[in-house]
Amino acid sequence: MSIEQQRRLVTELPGPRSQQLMARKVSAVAGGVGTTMPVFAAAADGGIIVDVDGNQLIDLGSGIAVTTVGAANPRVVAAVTEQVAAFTHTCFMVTPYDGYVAVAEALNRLTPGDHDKRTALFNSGAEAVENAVKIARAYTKKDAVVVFDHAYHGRTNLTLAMTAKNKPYKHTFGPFAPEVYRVGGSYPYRDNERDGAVAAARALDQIEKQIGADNLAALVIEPVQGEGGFIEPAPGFLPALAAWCRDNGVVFVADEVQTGFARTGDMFASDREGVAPDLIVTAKGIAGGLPLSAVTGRAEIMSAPHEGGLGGTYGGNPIACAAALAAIETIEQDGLVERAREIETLVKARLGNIEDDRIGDIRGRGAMLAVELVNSGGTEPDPQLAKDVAKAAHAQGVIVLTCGTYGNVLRFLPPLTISDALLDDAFDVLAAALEATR
Ligand code: PLZ
Repeated sequence: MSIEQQRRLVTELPGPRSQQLMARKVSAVAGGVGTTMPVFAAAADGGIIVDVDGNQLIDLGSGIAVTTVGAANPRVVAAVTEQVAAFTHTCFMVTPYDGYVAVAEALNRLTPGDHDKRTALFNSGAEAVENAVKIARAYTKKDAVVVFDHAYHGRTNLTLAMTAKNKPYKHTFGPFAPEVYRVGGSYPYRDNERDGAVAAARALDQIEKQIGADNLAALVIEPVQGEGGFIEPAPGFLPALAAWCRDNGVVFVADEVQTGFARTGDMFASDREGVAPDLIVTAKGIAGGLPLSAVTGRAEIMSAPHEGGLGGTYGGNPIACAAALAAIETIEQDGLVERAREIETLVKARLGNIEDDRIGDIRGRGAMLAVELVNSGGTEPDPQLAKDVAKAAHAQGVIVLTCGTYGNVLRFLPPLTISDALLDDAFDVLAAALEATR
């Protein structure tokens, strides 16, 4: 790694160069596009982002769970460099190339279940979720889609209909796509139901009464909810939903855009409970930072759309495919699934050592971890505290993100190539930031 893996501040944050760039951003970029930190990146790899003023920040965000293998992984850089010199684009629908096929083969091999599979590639997570719905509708010849409270599936019109939270995502942007129905899920910290089968029975009763299996094409769920608050359903919840889908001719779609590719300490979060989704949607960590997404699933379902029914100019772009093959090789050969579990152990130990009764819940798996902040001794969400702690950490050069329906969750998504020393330093800063708010 060419970047020294050390946090270092040489200016106040933001430094003068970032401030100049931020002024240009404000006058050139649409105001709807916000930034977590007013700091501009110049280089990044491992657990460090270097800004344009020479500050070195610890990255606990991975560009929202994308740079799992690092932001300048040598295998990814070499593969991309070679591909970009060979050709940048032909369009797979016009003149195909082998990288696309190799990524499809890798996904068919790695995703849960050993049934016959097929894959189609797209650009963004939202685009892949939309295509999963198209495919499920074509296969079942039904219309309705069910999603859950706290769900996040993207910002396109259909996926906004599927996303739960109003602000900032949906506010003023409707009307949204029809035939999307939302039911209650499993949120053990808040619904106090630790038996996933019971939570699933509740959701399924709602589905049967309000929609009906005969109208339902697909059930779409994040195995661990991401933007909604890093919510792990109670054990047994996902298997019960998957079994009901199987029995009722409903396509079970796992949105593993955020949880996929080693992030949760399994190659896919569905693996933890042995759930084999009919369709699995992947993106983010798949390609070392290049835009790529996929729908992978049962051959008979994936083959339902007519030839020419799926596609897009850039879907499965050759550079992104080269990056994906290198990222996947890195995850497998460098033991990053195992590394995610080590990160979980380290971070949970650090969080568990903080004595603060405003930490309502510590949760998550692998390197997808979070704390939910509440009023002292209670369970009332405290979004201001999450904001204050994040802001204090940012000022000390630790990039940390918030999330959650209530905005009160601090989430930790480091690259899996981060060192233990950087994690320790980051959690020293976070613990001090939390202490300072008392
Ligand atoms: N499904 C589960 O987490 C993207 C959103 C960031 P795209 N999550 C980060 C933001 O504020 O826009 C996400 C996800 C899950 C789908 C998506 C959508 O993926 O690549 O952002 O379209």
